Amino acid sequence: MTFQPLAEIADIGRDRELGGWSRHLLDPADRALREWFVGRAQELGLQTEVDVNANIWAWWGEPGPDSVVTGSHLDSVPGGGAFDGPLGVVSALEAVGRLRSTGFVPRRPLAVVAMAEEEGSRFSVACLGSKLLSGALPAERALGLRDRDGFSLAETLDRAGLAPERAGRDPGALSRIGLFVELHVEQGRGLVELDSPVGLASNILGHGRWRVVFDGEGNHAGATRMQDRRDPMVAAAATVAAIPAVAMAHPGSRATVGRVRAVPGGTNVIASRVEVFLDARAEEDLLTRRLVHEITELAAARAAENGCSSRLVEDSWLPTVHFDPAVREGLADALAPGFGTVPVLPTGAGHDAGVLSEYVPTAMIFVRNPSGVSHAPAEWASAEDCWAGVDALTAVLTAHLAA
Ligand code: HGY
Ligand code: MN
Ligand code: MN
Ligand code: MN
Repeated sequence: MTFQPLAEIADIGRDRELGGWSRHLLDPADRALREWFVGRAQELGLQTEVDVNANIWAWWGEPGPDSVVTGSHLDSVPGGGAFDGPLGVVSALEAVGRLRSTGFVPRRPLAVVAMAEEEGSRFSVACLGSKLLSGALPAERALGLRDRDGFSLAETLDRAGLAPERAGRDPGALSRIGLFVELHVEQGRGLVELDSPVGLASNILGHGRWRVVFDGEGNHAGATRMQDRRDPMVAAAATVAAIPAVAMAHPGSRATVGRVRAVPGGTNVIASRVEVFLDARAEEDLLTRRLVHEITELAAARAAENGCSSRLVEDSWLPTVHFDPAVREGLADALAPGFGTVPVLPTGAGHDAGVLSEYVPTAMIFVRNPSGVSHAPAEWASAEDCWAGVDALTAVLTAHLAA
């Protein structure tokens, strides 16, 4: 059985080439999904607004201090799953729909939020909307970020009718948040092993994104003898092949290369430059730093062997997040009547809640993912567990909005 609220948007952003869904900040799919969100929220009687950082807020009651905010993101990784992000947004709308249909009157303002560019699939920085909102990422650095077609974030915001010069830290928006709760499909099998449909987050692994840039000598694929080459692709490939062993030497670490960019990228052209996009994470931030350092040294050695140079560029970094146990306890108390003791577990995936937890009281609810697979078309959660997530979120909102 399919979780109907997600089925409603399943045709938006379906990627026929990659499979799964591709929805990236303000591209046609993202715009269609944002339009759907605004329409659905307005049907529920919520007041919608797009903030200066392209995050969308749907308010029940006047925006004000001590609001309860819930939601997630609508964008995806390339060829991603249907649940990562949208499950949190549609579940929030379902919970609000339930509360409104029972005549519930909240004692605090409530907002459902769809954060912009959480996956960083277009501008390469994860949690862009929440990092701009909180000031974790300075606007002047973000506005110059360019997508694969060379468009800057500033141009993209401008073309969407937003004022890029106003993007950045939004103290007003931050000060209104009394509690942020993000519901998210689990990206892993923790809840399967714990045999529970829902769970609460304890912490998020620190993680970052780097580019290892190899520079060599661009040349003709046919006219250049093998011994005369300074081919950065060879250095890059040898480095990528050696990364798993480096990560495995640090138990609990994860290092991934999901994207490589050859410049200029012609089949009959020896590349002049190759960029290796690295995602590294570990249970201790120092360990992540050490892992990246070892990979950088490995790259320098492979580059030297091939007459090339290498350098490291840091694109983004989010330290390990420990969610506030007192905030989590508040959710656990609200869930106890309906769910008993809800398990608490860590996540290796980043979230807007991780960014915002530095600034406002924040918690996360996870929904069981039977295979644990995420960032792939096979990502899935049962309708039963998704409705359990809506039940859980409704209980949490009821308890915190009545307070
Ligand atoms: O990359 C992450 O961990 C998140 O899904 N953006
Ligand atoms: Mn994700
Ligand atoms: Mn996500
Ligand atoms: Mn030619």
